[in-house]
Amino acid sequence: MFERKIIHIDMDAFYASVEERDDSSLKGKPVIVSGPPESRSVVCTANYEARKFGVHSAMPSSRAKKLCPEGVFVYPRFSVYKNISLEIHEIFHQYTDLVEPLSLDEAYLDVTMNFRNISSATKIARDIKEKIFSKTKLTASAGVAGIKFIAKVASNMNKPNGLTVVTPEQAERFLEELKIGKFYGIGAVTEKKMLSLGIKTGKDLKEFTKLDLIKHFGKSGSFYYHIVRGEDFREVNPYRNRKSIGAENTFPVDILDINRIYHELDEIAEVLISRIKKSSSKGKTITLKVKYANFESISRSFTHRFFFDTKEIILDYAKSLLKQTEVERRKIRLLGITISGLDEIYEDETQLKLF
Ligand code: TTP
Ligand code: MG
Repeated sequence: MFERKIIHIDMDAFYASVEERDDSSLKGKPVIVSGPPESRSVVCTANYEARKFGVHSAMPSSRAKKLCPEGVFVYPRFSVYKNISLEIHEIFHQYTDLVEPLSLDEAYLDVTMNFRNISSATKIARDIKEKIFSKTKLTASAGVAGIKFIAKVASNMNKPNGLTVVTPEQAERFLEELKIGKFYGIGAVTEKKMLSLGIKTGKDLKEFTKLDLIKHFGKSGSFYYHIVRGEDFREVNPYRNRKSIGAENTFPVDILDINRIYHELDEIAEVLISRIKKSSSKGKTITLKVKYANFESISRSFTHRFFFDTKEIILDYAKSLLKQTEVERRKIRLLGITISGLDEIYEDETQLKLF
């Protein structure tokens, strides 16, 4: 098969590193980027100092405060992160236009062919890391491999400021020795289930037939079967994240009543989830669109660590986004929900229920 050279780049403790960079008084302290700990907000991210206390992304901020009372809580500044994201993308595009963003701080690059005719993907990864640092004073970690899956796992192996290379010759062994919890797409719950089946590493996973894995893990089972054999034919797709799936409804009369609005949201979520299921892709960003009676239109978004792949999850988050609008104060003529940041990889669905 035609061999590709793929780099996965991921900034280290991204939001928290930016905050530390811009406020020297935070140096050396545990930093938690989130809303106030006494609110119902969740943690966006924490620096490595705070992670030592067990603080992590998506944890309720109140819990983070309990685990790490001396942690400094800082509000996120999304526009700053967006600008840095643009800066690092400018660097990526000095090498290739085959750049697939996964989030603000994370992207795949296919450098098999590149503008600078550099044959070593490792050299390109090193160059990019250096350029990112000199431009932004922030560190990134990179994984270099022949397939997306391994590049992604590899970038996470030597964080922060890591560079991990897995050559095609090393790939089989790398996957066999990989601890099951390190597989991208296998979260805490599936890991536990795998361990109870005696699957500790990729090698153990290979002992199971595809049928067995499907029996135990549903659709994801088939994904695990192929991925542990290095069968990942997904291309780096620069357009993928522009895709989204949505559903909306304009009402015959403008509505104010919250129960009516919840009912409409429920119907929209129902349509949306059936579209998501048909497309067999899942997304991590939810956007709620509200058009008021005077045709003024606003949207509110939230990006989650996991996929929005059940109606209940979509509805939960749509309702909390609704709180950031003028609902119940202004009449609404249209409501819509969109899921974007789509990914065809199957992640552990049960993880969602933890939050
Ligand atoms: P990640 O790359 O997952 O995390 P990170 O960069 O903070 O840390 P790491 O060194 O482990 O890569 O996410 C990038 C940013 O996205 C993160 O800084 C904050 C934001 N984010 C959320 O807002 N909510 C989430 O649930 C996650 C996972 C990330
Ligand atoms: Mg990161």
